[in-house]
Amino acid sequence: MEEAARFRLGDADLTTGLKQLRHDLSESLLRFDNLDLNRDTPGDVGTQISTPAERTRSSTAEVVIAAGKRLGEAMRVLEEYGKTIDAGFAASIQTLRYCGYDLEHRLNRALGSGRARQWQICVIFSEKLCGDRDWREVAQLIADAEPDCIQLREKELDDGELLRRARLFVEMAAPQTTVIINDRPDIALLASADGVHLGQTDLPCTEVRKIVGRQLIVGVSTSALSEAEQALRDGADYCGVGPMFPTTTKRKDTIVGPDYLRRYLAWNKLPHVAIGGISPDNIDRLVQLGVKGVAVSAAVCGADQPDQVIHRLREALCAATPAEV
Ligand code: TZP
Ligand code: MG
Repeated sequence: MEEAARFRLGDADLTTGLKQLRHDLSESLLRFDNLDLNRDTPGDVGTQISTPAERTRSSTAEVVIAAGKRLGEAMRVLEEYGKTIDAGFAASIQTLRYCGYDLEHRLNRALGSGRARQWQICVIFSEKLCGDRDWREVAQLIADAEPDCIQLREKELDDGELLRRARLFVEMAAPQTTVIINDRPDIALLASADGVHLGQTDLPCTEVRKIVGRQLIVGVSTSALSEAEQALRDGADYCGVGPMFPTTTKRKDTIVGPDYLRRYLAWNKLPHVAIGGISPDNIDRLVQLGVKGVAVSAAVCGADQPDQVIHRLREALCAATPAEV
């Protein structure tokens, strides 16, 4: 757990807490300073007993989750057997056990879904940006161009229609295209989409995780490093980073611009998509800063040839960065 907090999340608070717990536990056990001398491995009937589940771990997140559970079990054992020796010792272990639960909770939450991936292109689709064209036609052209991600962002549809549309996008999207639903974890789950995207005033990421667990990718829009730090602690899998440029798609008072992208890239603890007024005509400014992924809405949905715009954006990104897996 300490390794994950320190090297995977780079979280100083969590690392300090876990290290402190490790030291407090060692200190509590000092009274049993002859434990190792009483170990009898050859005579231990438990060394040959194992269950299939403990032989493999599918991800580092699973290692961390299993470690947290073992920590709780171990401390419960110390506490219960400790009661036969000294009630004060048992009580001190109980205090550490609750502290461990809290650290486990914060660490597991910050690990997110474990499905984070650095996309190159995310197309944010809204019917109202398609102009006079039939939105279905535009959506199909976008899906066929196979962006890494399509985010469905419809603010004015009835819930029933939104769910139907979400299901249609999941069906239309190529298998390797991730489908994200803006704002709505319930719709994302019902439509079997891959994830949900949250703004700063939407449902908080920590609350959404209570509903969707690790099943969904969760993205959070950020306009400052403090918001990105919070998103990481809250279990976000990626950050929207922007707005980069003035945009008519969303009312935004402050354009944080490429300057925030520069700071985000120096921090870079979560995958990103730069967002806000991005088009093939200005993407090079971001590429020069090292952007790896962009989210684009009006420039794609409102284009005569949305697929061509996606190709141009992809070319600009590929010229600078090899595609990441
Ligand atoms: N969040 C910040 S800017 C923005 C959102 C959803 C809109 C991006 O749309 P466009 O049309 O690519 O500027
Ligand atoms: Mg929102």
